[in-house]
Formats: sequence, structure tokens, C-alpha cells
Amino acid sequence: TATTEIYTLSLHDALPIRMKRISLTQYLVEQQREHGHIPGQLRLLIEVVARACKRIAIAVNKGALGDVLGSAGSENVQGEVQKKLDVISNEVLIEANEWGGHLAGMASEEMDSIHVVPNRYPQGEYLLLYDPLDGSSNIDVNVSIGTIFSVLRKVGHARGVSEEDFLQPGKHQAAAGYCVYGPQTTLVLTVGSGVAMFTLDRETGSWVLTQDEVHIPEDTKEFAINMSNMRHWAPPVKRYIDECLQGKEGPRAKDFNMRWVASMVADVHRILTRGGIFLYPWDKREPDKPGKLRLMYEANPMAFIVEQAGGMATNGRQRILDVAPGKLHERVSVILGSKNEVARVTGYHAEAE
Ligand code: AHM
Ligand code: MG
Repeated sequence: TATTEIYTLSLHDALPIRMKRISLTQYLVEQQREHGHIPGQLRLLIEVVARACKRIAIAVNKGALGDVLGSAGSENVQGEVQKKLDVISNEVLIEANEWGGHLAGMASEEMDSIHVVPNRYPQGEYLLLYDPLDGSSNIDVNVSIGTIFSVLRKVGHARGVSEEDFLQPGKHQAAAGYCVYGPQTTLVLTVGSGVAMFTLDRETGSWVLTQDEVHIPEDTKEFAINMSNMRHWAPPVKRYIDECLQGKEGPRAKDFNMRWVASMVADVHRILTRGGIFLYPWDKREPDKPGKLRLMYEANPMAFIVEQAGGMATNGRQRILDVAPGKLHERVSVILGSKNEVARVTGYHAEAE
């Protein structure tokens, strides 16, 4: 597999001493040669999404100077106020993707229904689903945000595309990834043979492979959950967090630490980097709503990445990738990260039943 040796900048010398750099393109070509599972259209799709993420990164970095902060004055189909950057990022992804001939259609958190590739362009065999800018509440306060995407194959050869074509369980994803706009801009990708991370080199404008074969440690002492919802949680979630909070003196016999960025991309990125567990569970504020996060373009791509990195992702009862979606903007309860912790919370749900 591809490896990188990156020699750091010497403080006395403005130029890297020697670098063997593997670009995203090279990585994809090598994956294709080794595993033979990245058809040309899929490779194009991933490169186009990665290029769109560069454009979004530029807009994010400009902030107030680019007049991109604040509300767009509109609401999306989920009744959430759209930020200017939500709308801009959504448009960047549509514009970048619709003409290449690799897609049949797109769906996004910021669009009520699917976006079919216009007739003037050739239709491809893939479906792209995305959350163009995840962590919207962090945009104006200069905290990490990101783009999440999921790729499905259109089944059947009928012309045209309908919402039905998108309603496939996450285990059928051909690729998934996210880009985190933080102190560094990082693209994390899986095509079903492990997880790789690429860092955007701002000087050259290219994505450079900076970590391959990402692995999430099985155990952790770090949990991520919005504690302000504690009184609304279901008993198994309450039990798990209660036990973590009891620390060394409690049944877990170790102290836990807590992190909550409120950008799923940033929380998941931390877990891929050093382990941890992330929970956005069902709660009784709106009992008919399965959770806050959306299955098709938030939970599914993250679950695919986490599993490919040796972690686990469930909704408390079932593997997220097995959930059969009933509608495009379906929500789901999410528990993902270090395997042994996710298995424990999932086990608590089974015991409670
Ligand atoms: P968004 O897609 O509208 O930004 O909402 C999703 C985000 C996640 O990134 C994050 O984990 C969660 O919402 C935070 O929610 P809360 O503000 O309830 O803590
Ligand atoms: Mg989101």
C-alpha cells in the first residue's frame, strides 16, 4: 500500500528537505490497480468532490472578509435556518458535479428533494448524497466545520432517477468521506478498503496523503455527547454515561474525559485520530423522531468510515449500515467509535429490552 514520508520544514530553511508525496489522484490510481474496485466514473466523482471541498475551504477561510458569515434568511426542509455558507457550499457541490457525466443525481441536507442531472449533460451511474456544511452552529464562531458525502450506485438501467433509487441501506455505499475545515483542511476517504487521510497543501493546491490504514483503538477513555440533553435520554444511554462519570470509583474503574465540538466531522475526526465514542442518541424531547442526525448523508458515510477503520456504529439496536431508509431525510440515533465502547452501549440497549 501507499506510504508517505514527509520530512518536516526545518526552522532555518524555508523549503522541505525532501518529500515523497502521494497525491489523491495517485492514491486512487494505485487503489484501482491493487483492488480493482474504483471504476473511472467513481474516481472522477471523488476527485470532483475533493475539488469542490477546496473551493468550500477557500470560502470558509475568507470568513467575514468574503461576506460569507451569518444567516441566508431561509430555512431548509428540516425547518433549520440556513447559513450563507450552507447555501454556498451546496451550490459549489452541485456546480462541480452535474456536468461530469459520472452522476445520475444528488441529494443534500439543504435541498428538499433530489437534484437530477439536467438533460443537457450525460447521466452517470452514481448517486451522491451530502451534507454540504456540517456543524452550521460553529460557522460564525470560527470553530471546525466540514462537508460529509456518501456515494451509492444507481441500481437498474432505467433512464431517469427517482428518490426511490437513493433509498438503499448504507452497506451498499461505494465510497464515503468527509472534509474537515479546521486548523488544517483534511479529507478523509474510504472506497471500502480501509481509510486514508489527505491534507490540503495550500501552496500547491493539492491533496497529499498524510495517513493510510487509519485504525481506531478498540478502547477509549473519551466520550462525546451533548450532556445538556441528559434528562431526556433513554435509560441505556443514561446508564452508560453515568458509569463513565463515576470514573475510577465506579464500575468502569477508570476516569473518562469528555469532548463535544458540536460539529460531527470534528468529533469523528478526533475519534479516528485517537479513539473515543460519539453519541447523538434518540431522546424523549420528540419521541417520534429517531434522532437528530440524518441517516443518508451524516450517519451512513460516518458509519462506513468508522467500520473501515476498525470501529463500530449502531443506532443502539442495529448496525447503522443495515438500516433500510424509508425517506431521504430520515433521522437516526447514532453511537459510533471505539469498538468495545459502542458494543457496551449497544449491549445495554439489548439488556433493557
Ligand atoms: P447540522 O448539519 O445542521 O450542522 O447539524 C448537525 C450537527 C452535528 O454536526 C453535531 O454533532 C450536532 O449537530 C450538534 O448538535 P447540538 O447543537 O444539539 O449539540
Ligand atoms: Mg449536518
